Amino acid sequence: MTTHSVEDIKSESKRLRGALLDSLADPLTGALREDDTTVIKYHGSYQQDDRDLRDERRRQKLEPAFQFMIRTRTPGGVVTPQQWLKLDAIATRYSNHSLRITTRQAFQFHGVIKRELKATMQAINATLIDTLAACGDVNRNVMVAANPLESAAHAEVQDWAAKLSKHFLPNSRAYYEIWLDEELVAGSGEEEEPIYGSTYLPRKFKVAFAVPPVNDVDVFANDLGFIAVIEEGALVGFNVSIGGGMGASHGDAETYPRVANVIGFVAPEQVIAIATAVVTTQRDRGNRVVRKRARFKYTIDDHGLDAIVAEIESRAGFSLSPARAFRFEHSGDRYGWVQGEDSRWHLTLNLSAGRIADRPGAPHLTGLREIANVHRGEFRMTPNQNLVIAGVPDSERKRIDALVHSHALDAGLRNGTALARAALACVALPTCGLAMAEAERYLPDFTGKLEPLLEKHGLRDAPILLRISGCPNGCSRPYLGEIALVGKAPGRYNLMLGADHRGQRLNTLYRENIAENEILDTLDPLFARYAGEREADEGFGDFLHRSGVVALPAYPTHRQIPLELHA
Ligand code: SRM
Ligand code: SF4
Repeated sequence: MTTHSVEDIKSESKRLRGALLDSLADPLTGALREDDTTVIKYHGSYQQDDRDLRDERRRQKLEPAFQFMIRTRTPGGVVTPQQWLKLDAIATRYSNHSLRITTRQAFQFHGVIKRELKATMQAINATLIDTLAACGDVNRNVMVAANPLESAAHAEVQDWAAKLSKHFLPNSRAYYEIWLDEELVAGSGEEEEPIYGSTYLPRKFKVAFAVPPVNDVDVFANDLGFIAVIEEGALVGFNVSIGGGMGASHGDAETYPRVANVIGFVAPEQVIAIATAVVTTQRDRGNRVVRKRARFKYTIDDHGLDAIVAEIESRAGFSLSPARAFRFEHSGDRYGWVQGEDSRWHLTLNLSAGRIADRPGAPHLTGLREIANVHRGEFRMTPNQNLVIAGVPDSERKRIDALVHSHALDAGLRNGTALARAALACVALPTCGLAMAEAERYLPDFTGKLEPLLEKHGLRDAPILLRISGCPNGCSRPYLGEIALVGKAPGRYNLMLGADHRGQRLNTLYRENIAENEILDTLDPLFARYAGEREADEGFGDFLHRSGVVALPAYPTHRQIPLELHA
């Protein structure tokens, strides 16, 4: 059988239809035809198999335990309580009894089998949420700061993100035909794709909207970023950043993480035009031959930042204004209740690695279902895999608090270290086909082992940013962690140190391919030094740099945001 390149599969897919209908109808296997495993990504789903069962199934001469991950498109991670209840029912009926909040403010369902895929997609669609373009070489879920405070300006930023998300949707009816039984009409399979064309983008593309002083979206890890400039409560525009990205491959210097460049300022009404100019520049200039060099960050490095900015301005038909000063204070979430300017209350809950399930002593899925039953505001997923119960009137706080407490949804806040609360971990095993080591499942073990060390050095409340990824693709944005573990092999990780806590400086490889005991032995003396020598309010990563423990990484291009941009 010939293996087609992703570029061929896209152009021959009949605008994202491929042979999906045939693949889904084939009763002899739980898998799709090979090319359709690419096509289905554009519908927000990945074919996976349960890696815990691989060896046993092989021994039994069975095909792998094929199953599907489904990812929602939820710009800014906002869902209503009604939608929550339906998504919860889908998780319980079709997937593995869990909802997973991703690092881009979406939900993922895991473990859906092929013969229930269509029913699951239909059920998701019935919540008025879709999964279109949640994966694939297109614009992905647009992130928005989960800022609960400045209600009016935040709503405006959220509005621009939703508009942009819609603007960049593929124009194909394939999703509606395949999953929702929409009738084929003349021109099906040949729709105009004014932005993407027939081969879509060379690679995935990511956009985030940040609202300083919080950089929870890690705006500089995105291909395109908008940093809101708010004056006296009103949104006046956005600083624009381009060329961020995390993904890399072990031992391949051609690939590297990169923080974005801030290239100028636009007014709100210029957002769509500038974003279209950026996306079409990447569409036409991006590398379509070497896929691992196809992200926009490499397009910028290969063509030069100045040339790319000039092309973007020429496509947009206007020049960017000079960037305005901005200041980020941190990239984490702040937990507990805060009151917004509209006097409503917002409660940020800490959820380990974003996984919402019922576990012994921690019935989080049930608890959030009960909260959704009484809550009249909205839920906001944060880019740190946490959840905000947003828009609660004063009179309802007590009731929400009681439900939070009785379902141990406050366990993360009551116990554990600040490091554990701020930590991110990607999904990794058993579902991710690319995982080299554990991440989500390892997070509680690892933070539990760090706890006595932090305790010993009086660092229990130090908000050190830990991020674990099961491989170098960097789904937990590990290269922006003050401490990061990047999976190399089962039980072995690269230890990266020294990013800042504002999402503005990449970390550096400190020890390669080490196991847990070596990681703990390495961190212990560094914690001791940090505890004894840090300056007031100095972050762990900043301390490691000041004290010369780490230097900036040797990547060929952009590794930190220049300080002069700080307000
Ligand atoms: Fe990711 C691939 C999970 C955010 C960089 N990512 C994958 C896949 C689909 C594995 C695959 O290709 O077979 C993972 C599915 C695992 C599973 O079982 O669910 C996966 N990525 C995730 C999520 C669920 C991690 C999480 O724990 O929350 C995040 C879903 C986000 C969403 O809702 O859209 C997720 N992935 C990210 C991020 C963070 C971000 O976007 O802010 C990154 C780094 C930023 C970036 O894109 O540069 C990221 N994922 C990657 C890459 C490397 C891309 C690259 O440029 O090299 C891959 C591999 C690939 O694309 O070939 C990947
Ligand atoms: Fe999978 Fe690697 Fe992403 Fe983790 S970082 S979810 S292991 S692709």
